[in-house]
Amino acid sequence: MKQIRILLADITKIKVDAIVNAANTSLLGGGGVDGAIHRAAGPELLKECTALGGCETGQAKITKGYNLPASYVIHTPGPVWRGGSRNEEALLEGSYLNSLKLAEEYGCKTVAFPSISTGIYHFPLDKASTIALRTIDGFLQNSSIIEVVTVACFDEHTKQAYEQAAQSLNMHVPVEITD
Ligand code: AR6
Repeated sequence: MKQIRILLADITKIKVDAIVNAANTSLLGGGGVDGAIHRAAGPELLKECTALGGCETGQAKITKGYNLPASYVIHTPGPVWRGGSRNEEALLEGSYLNSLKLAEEYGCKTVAFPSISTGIYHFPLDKASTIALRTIDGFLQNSSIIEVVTVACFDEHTKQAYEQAAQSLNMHVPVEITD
């Protein structure tokens, strides 16, 4: 049974096949969820990332998960919000879509996302949550590999935005909201 889960969680603690990292184009680590993932995975992650040669905004690259409970980390630089006229919405959709494609290629059945671009990159949460859920829902409907996609919200405010977006959208895959 396919499902989308919205929960309040630290993504570094979730045991899924792949977690997604809201990275930057260098793929060499940073603050926010990126910093937390690198700390929890250990130094081997940076070593593998260094060999990847960066990643364009909206694209995605995969590494192993090292000390994380997740087997893989999919790194995607989301767009920096610059007012909305720099293709930010399509680039954010690309981050979700290309991460899901990569997860599928690696046979991942369970994938967890953070709220990409809504922290340091300042993408408006209402728009970002709508793009995230619409893209995940569309992909999951047509996937024969991915079964469960979790959105790990780091704070209550973010979780509420995703709950609201799920209610406003006409979701095809069942959504479970957990505390
Ligand atoms: N688990 C889940 N979500 C988290 C965690 C965590 N452990 N820690 C933070 N968040 P951000 P961005 C949430 O800033 O906006 C880095 O420096 C956070 O509260 O991590 O895409 C990169 O290297 C927010 O809701 O990512 C880039 O330079 C969400 O994750 C830049 O930040 C995203 O916030 C990327 O900025």
